[in-house]
Amino acid sequence: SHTHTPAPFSRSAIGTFFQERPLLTNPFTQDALLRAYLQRHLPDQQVQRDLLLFGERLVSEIEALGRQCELSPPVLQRYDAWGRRVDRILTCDAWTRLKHISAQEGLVAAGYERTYGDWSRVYQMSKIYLFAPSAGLYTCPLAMTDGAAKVIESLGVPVREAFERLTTRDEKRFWTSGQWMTERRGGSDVSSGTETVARRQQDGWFKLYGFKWFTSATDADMTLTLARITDRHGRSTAGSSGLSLFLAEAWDSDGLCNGIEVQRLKDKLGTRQVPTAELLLDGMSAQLLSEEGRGVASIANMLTITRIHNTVCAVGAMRRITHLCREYARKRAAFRKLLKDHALHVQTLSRLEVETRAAFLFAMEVCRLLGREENRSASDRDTLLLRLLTPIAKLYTASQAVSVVSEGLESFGGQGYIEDTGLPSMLRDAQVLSIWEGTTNVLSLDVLRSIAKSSGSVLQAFFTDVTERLLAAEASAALRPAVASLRTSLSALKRFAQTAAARPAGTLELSARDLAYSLARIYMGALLVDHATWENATHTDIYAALRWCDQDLCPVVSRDAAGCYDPQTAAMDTALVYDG
Ligand code: UCC
Ligand code: FAD
Repeated sequence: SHTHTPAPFSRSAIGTFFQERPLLTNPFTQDALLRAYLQRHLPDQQVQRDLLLFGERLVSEIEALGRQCELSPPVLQRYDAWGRRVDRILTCDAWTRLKHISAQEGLVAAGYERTYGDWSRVYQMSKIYLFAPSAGLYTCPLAMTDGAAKVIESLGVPVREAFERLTTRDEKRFWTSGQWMTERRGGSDVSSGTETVARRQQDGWFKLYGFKWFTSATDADMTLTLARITDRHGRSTAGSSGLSLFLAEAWDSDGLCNGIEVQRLKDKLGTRQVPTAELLLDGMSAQLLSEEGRGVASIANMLTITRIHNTVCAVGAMRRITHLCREYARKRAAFRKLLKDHALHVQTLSRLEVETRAAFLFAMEVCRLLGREENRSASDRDTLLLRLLTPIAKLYTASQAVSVVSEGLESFGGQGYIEDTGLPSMLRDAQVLSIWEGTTNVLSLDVLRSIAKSSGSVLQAFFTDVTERLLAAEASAALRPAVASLRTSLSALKRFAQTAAARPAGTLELSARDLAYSLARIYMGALLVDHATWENATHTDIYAALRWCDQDLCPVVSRDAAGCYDPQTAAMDTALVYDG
């Protein structure tokens, strides 16, 4: 009889155990913090219903389209069958579908319809946040599209058709925009890096000649870009004051490119779904949008919007991985228990949860401020905070996303490293968040710029805001340790800020990154505390605030005490880096 029983592992029998996969269910209903946040601030039935339906659509339709974009990356068709140069970027059907869905769902439009007044951006960005981890990076063109609409709206220039198309819900009319800033010499240092020139034409339009080194979502219908206007002798002004902002339609109406040659598509670590190209502009027809020489200041409005999108997408990635991690821990057993019953494993996940919550509240606060500014109800303090917090939120959440997604992958064990689970692309795609739209250091310097330009008013707004939030939490005994440590950190930070200006040259620059981190951690702590003081807050909200405030909230002060910004330190850093 023994010989008749099939062996468990022979020929086609590969064993009976198969691990159940983590299942994605409606990410809106799964998200306790998002729902609580909206219940507190935007308790609107219509919003609730829309997000619920959108969550279902994400699971039933959008998730598969995003995956398809990862598996069918764009290709460049340089010649047609008869040898003519065509430079067509071919994207998959799912990419086009995502464009249509983005229009239908109002993923850009909702920001401009302003149906929910001050809270319109929170509503729009809640959708982007849910959409991002399923959307195969379609969030990239949407961010730039939103940024372009913002620039046009704020400059008040008459390019009405473009604005209308960027902000429509009609999928047939919907346009996306690119943002072509980076050239070979520099992506951070745009002012010295931009070699592109603009020659004025008889009809008042311009022809642009130059080379754009990184252009994402190059299949966009139009783009904003920077160039130097030349005079009759072909001369132009160097530096920032020589740069002007242009709008160009990327493709002519007959499908031919508008004086653009696609040099090649980039071969990238992640964001493989998005075409990113190197472009030669050889007489691209363009319209001047800004005042001459005000290009950088004018495109700054776009940077604000795209940096906020970056923040929201970073939080979206963190939220998705934490949801999948907790779902998997209910299904995977090791050492005779489910992972969810191993306290050490759950401790690891709870740390990711604290990071994600802090990041979520930070992102939403920046969206709230933006919504108020656009609805003309921002106070002076709101405006100052929006300027200060935008780069801080972007730089901090981008790094968090890389570390949370990375740790999250480990919680799947070996499966976290396996391509067709869909998990590895999350890590690849997170890594770009700290590079594009301004690297961590460049944004830290932008924080210093905002402080200097406002003669410190942005910092004053920060101190007042945090102090008020902490005052409101005074009555809560449970939150006391968190409030106490935030107060201590805030005072230390104030002292640092008061003395920093009088320190030797270079101190501020060396402290910029740690300063940005300190501002981020303190603000996120204040927001967690604020959320935990809401009358419907739960004990987990309080616990999250306490856990966040366990860490060094003000690294700029501890590093300063360790002498990190002393004049001789920079020389030691150089010696260390170039040792040998
Ligand atoms: O990476 C890119 C697209 C990727 C795809 C998009 C995905 C979106 C997210 C989706 C999520 C999945 S596009 C390339 C992005 N490139 C950057 O971010 C550039 C990084 N470099 C900087 O940020 C630099 O700080 C610069 C280029 C903005 C400025 O450098 P400069 O030349 O030293 O600038 P200045 O001279 O200090 O500033 C010129 C003017 C000043 O105004 P005025 O003249 O009135 O005094 C500044 O105050 O610009 C003003 N300005 C700003 N204003 C500069 N930065 C800002 C700002 N952030 N906000 C307001
Ligand atoms: P660099 O400026 O050379 O920076 C190198 C390093 O030096 C960084 O770590 C930086 O932090 C540091 N550094 C630079 N200056 C300072 C300083 N003053 N102090 C301290 N540290 C400093 N650009 C576009 O315009 N449009 C796009 O659509 C676009 N898409 C992109 C898509 C992808 C996938 C990627 C990866 C990039 C894309 N970019 C795009 C370019 C991106 O914005 C730039 O790469 C980025 O801004 C950095 O510029 P850079 O590559 O020239 O790096």
